[in-house]
Parts: sequence; C-alpha cells; structure tokens
Amino acid sequence: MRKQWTENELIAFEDRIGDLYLDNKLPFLFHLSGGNEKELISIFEDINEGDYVISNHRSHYHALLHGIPPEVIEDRILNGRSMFIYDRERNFFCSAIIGGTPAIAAGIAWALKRKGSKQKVWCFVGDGTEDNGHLYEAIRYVDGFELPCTFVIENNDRSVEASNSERWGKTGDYKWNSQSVLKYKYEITYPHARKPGMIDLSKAVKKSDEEYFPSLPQVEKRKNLESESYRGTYKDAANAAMKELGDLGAIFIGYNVARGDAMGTLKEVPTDQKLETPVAENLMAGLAIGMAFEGFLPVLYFERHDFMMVAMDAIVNHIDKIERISHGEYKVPVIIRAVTADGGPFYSGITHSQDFTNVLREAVSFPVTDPQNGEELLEAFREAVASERPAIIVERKSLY
Ligand SMILES: Cc1ncc(C[n+]2csc(CCOP(=O)(O)OP(=O)(O)O)c2C)c(N)n1
Repeated sequence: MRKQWTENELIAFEDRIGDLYLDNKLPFLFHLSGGNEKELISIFEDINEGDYVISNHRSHYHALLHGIPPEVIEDRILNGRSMFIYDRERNFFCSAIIGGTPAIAAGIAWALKRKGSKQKVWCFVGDGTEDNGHLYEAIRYVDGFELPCTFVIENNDRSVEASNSERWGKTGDYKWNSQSVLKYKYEITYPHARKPGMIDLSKAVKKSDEEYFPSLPQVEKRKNLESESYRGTYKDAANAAMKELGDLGAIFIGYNVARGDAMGTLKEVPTDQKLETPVAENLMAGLAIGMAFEGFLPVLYFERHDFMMVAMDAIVNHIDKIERISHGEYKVPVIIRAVTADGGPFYSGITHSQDFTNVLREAVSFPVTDPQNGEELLEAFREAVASERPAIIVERKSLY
C-alpha cells in the first residue's frame, strides 16, 4: 500500500531538503515542489499503484505520492539526482528535458493499450512544456487513438521567471480542447530552483559525472558467423533483416512504413506490426522509447538523415541517456534505421540528401554502424538485437 501523504508532511519533506541545501549538502541543481499539495493529493487518489507516473525536473512530490520511500528520494537528491528519480518497480520515470516526456508517455500508453492492460499513464508537465510543440503532438496522438494517458499541466504561470503572458502575449493562458488534459493553476512556494540563501560551495562535496552516473558496461562485439555466409545484395539483406525482426515481434514505427513498406523492405512484416505515424519525428522516437519500456522491440524508421534531426532531442537526451541516468533501471533497446539519400537514385536536393553519420557518432554513445554490403547490413541488425541496447544503422540509398 502506498503511503497517504498529508499536505503538512509533503511541505515538511521539502523544508528538510531545503535545509540540507543550506547545510552545503546539495551543490547542484534541484527544484522544490510547493503550493500544489492539495491538488496533487487529490489527483493521486485517481492514480493506481501500477500506473505510470512520468514526472519532470520538479519531481519530489510526484515521487513521494507515487509511493517511493522518502529515504530513497532523499538519498537520490543527495546524490545529484533530484531531476533523475526513477523507480522501475513502481513505474516512476522523470526527465528534466522540457517537452521530452509527453511522447514517451504516449508510447507507453500505446503499449499498454496493445497489451489490453488496465494500467494508465499520468504525465506531469509544467506550463513551460505547454510552450512546446512536442506536447501538442503527444496530446493529439493520445486523443486520436484513445490511449490511456492523462497529461496533467501544472500551471504556476512561470517558466523559470517568465510569466505566460510575457512568453505568449494574449494566448498565455492556453485552453486545451482535449479529454486527455487536466490542467490546474497554483502559486509556487519556492523560487524556480534551489531555495533562497547562498551556500558555501567550498564546504560542499561535488562528485564527478562518473560517480553520479556510472557509465554502462560496453557491449561486447560478437562475430555472428551465420551472417558470414550471406551473399545477397544490400537490398535483399534489408528485406531479410526486416523479416527476421518482424518474426521477433518488432514494431516498425515511422511514416511510409505501412503505406509504402519503407521502400518495400517491410513487405514480409505483418500489417499490425507496422505503425504508420504522423510526420512528427520527435513523437515517433518518443513512441519507440515508451514501447521499449513495456518490453516491445521498436524499430524506428527515418527515411532521411535530414528529417532525423527533428528527433535529435529524443535520440541524444533520452534513447542514449535513459539507461545510464536511471542506473540501468530503464532500458531503451530501440533500433534506428537511419536512411541517407546519399546521391541516389533520384536527385533530391541539399536538404534531402545529407549524410550525418559522423554527427550521429559524435552525438551518441551507442553503436552507429554503416554497413557497406548485404552481409554487413544483416549482421548489423542481428548485432543490434543481441546487444539489447539502442543502435543506429545507417542505410544508404546509393547501395540499394
Ligand atoms: C528543452 C529544455 N529547455 C530548457 C530547459 C531549462 N528549463 C528547466 S525548467 C524550465 C522551466 C520550466 O517551467 P515549467 O514547465 O512551467 O515548470 P516549473 O519550473 O514552473 O515547475 C526551463 C526553461 C530544459 N530543462 N529543457
């Protein structure tokens, strides 16, 4: 049974965290909750223990109310993880990337609906996330497919220090026409970050990234002997790899995957494993992450590197970082097919044929492979599945 928190107990928890800060114990960014105790206690009455709660940079109250023990939360906060509180067992996840979570929430909700689960997703965002087109994509998607997800917009009329009308003029107090949105207003007790009062940084112990967020063990590259005997063309290998992934139950996500079969490569994949999406690359990537949380094997299809740039937040800040910042609790084995129209067969102009392979290698820590023939292509997909980690596989139209 989750602990039932009272208003005063919640306030006392944050007071204590504030005191730890003034005692030079928190030499890093953290955000205190306050002023919305009543509203949150009431909202959490509708949230079941098995439901997902997706929080943001201001995560403490959400974590407490969803049943994470206060001593665990305090320990995480003391170890630089106020913005990174996770609990796989309780389906609690947060990210301090504004706008990054709604698509993930939609992906989890898609997976829960597909499984026929009774669980729901609750995605808490501030009015700062409301500034962001990524929230719109996710809400429209959840509404359209009637997914079990509620977006709770916590409007304290400020993003850092700026009010809604300063940011948006007359459209500041935005009204959503959606059954998936629950929006409430409150006045926050604390400043945007930390608490008033300077601390003595010379007395505070600051650790390294590696200590706060240990690197993940490197994936051992295995030689897959089966692929060595493959003698088909690059295109044949793409078809064969997709058939293998399809047989494993993979879900293929993107536009032109159901319509067009991703340049014909998905012809042998069952229709209900092809998810035709809106032209919303960040949403597509978030959907993949959410599905991976629920044990699906998502294959994300980008038909050009140029368009993939729109999804870079999800790829760099989430697909690449979630396992590490959650200390291995959440895994994101998303396979990304990154097609580049590098010169062939039709001329498509300089915003439609760029090759960002090197940029991608710089941007993420997981493998980015660039197979040059059929054998290497098939091997790359097999390797990606076996690693249970994310992978980007570059596909070249010039080799098709
Ligand atoms: C993509 C992105 N842009 C900017 C920031 C920096 N940032 C962190 S919190 C915040 C304001 C968020 O305001 P709101 O969503 O209203 O939440 P509140 O802090 O008021 O609870 C900003 C701009 C960020 N974390 N992520």
